[in-house]
Amino acid sequence: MTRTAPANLKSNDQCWCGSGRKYKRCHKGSEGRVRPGRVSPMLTVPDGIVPTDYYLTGRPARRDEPMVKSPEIIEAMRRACRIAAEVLAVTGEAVAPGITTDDLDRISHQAYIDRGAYPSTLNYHGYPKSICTSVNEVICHGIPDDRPLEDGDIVNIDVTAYIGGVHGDCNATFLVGEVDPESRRLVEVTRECRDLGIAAVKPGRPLSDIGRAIQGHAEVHGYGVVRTFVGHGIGEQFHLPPNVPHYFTESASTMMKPGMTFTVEPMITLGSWREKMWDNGWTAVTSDGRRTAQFEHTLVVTEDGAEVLTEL
Ligand code: EYF
Ligand code: CO
Ligand code: CO
Repeated sequence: MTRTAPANLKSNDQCWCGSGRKYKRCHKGSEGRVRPGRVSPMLTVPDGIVPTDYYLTGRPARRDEPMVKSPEIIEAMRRACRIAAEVLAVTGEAVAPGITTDDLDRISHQAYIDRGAYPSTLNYHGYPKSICTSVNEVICHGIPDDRPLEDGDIVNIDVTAYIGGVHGDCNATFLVGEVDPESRRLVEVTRECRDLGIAAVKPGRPLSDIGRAIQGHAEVHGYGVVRTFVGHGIGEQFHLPPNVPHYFTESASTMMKPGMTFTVEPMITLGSWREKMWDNGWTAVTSDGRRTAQFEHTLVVTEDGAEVLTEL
C-alpha cells in the first residue's frame, strides 16, 4: 500500500488510502506520520511465572509503600532491573527494517518468560502488550502492532520486568537502518540528557536538580522536554511517588535520600514539547508531528549519588 499522496491529488479528491473520504478530511497534512495499526490478541504467561496482582483484572491494588526501600527490596530490584535490561538488549538486537513492532513484542515476551519474569505492562490498567514501542513522533505508550519498521525510523522500546515481588523499568531508542543526521543527533542528546539527569542525583538535594540538568542540556540543543509524562518511584509497585519531572520546577521539592528508587526517563523533542493523544487512549504523539526520543533507567539513591540498576 502506498503511504504517500500522488503529486497531483487535490483536497476534494478521494483520499489515496482507499477510505472513501475526501483527501482533505483524511490523510492531508499527515503523510509520513505513524498511524495506529492492527493489534494482535493479548498474550498469556505460563503457570511457572508469578504474575502481578493486575494480570487477570487489569487493576493494580494500591498499597502503602515507602519511598526509601529496605536492603532486601533493593537486592530484589537489582535482579528485576538486570532482567529488564537483558530483555531490552535482546529485543533491541531484533530491530531492523521490515520487522513489525508486534514481532518485537513477541520476542520480548519470550525473553521475559525465559528469565522467569512477568512483563509488567501486560494488562497494567488494561494495557495489552509486554512492551511499549514508540516510533518517530510517538512520545510514549505506543502499542505494538502490525506496522513494519521502515528504513530511517527511530523506535523506542520500553521494557519493565516483574520478578521477586518487584519491578525494574528501562527503555532505549534504536535506529532502524540508515537514519538522517538530525534524528541521530536527537537520539544521542536524549541519552546524554538521561545520563546528566542521573549525574544530578545526590542525597540531600531536591528532585528538581534532575529536571534542571535535563532541561538545560536539551535547550542548549534547541530541543523540547515533554512535561506530561515524568519519571516515577518504583519497587513493589510499578508506579508510586515520587514524581520525577524532566524539566525544572520548584514543586519537585522532595529531598533525595539513600535507598529511594525511581526512574529517570526524559522524552526530548525536535520541535514542540506538547503532546496529543491517539484515539486508542494510550498513545501520546508530539502535537506538531516532529520526532521525539527517550531513554530510561531505574536507579537507587546511594550515600554519594546513584547506583543505576538497569545497566548491563
Ligand atoms: C491509565 C498507561 C496508563 N505507564 C507507564 C499505563 O513508566 C512507564 N514507562 O517507563 C510506563 C509504561 C506503561 C504505562 C505502559 C502502560 N502504562 C499508559 C497510558 C495511559 C494510562 O492510563
Ligand atoms: Co519504562
Ligand atoms: Co517508567
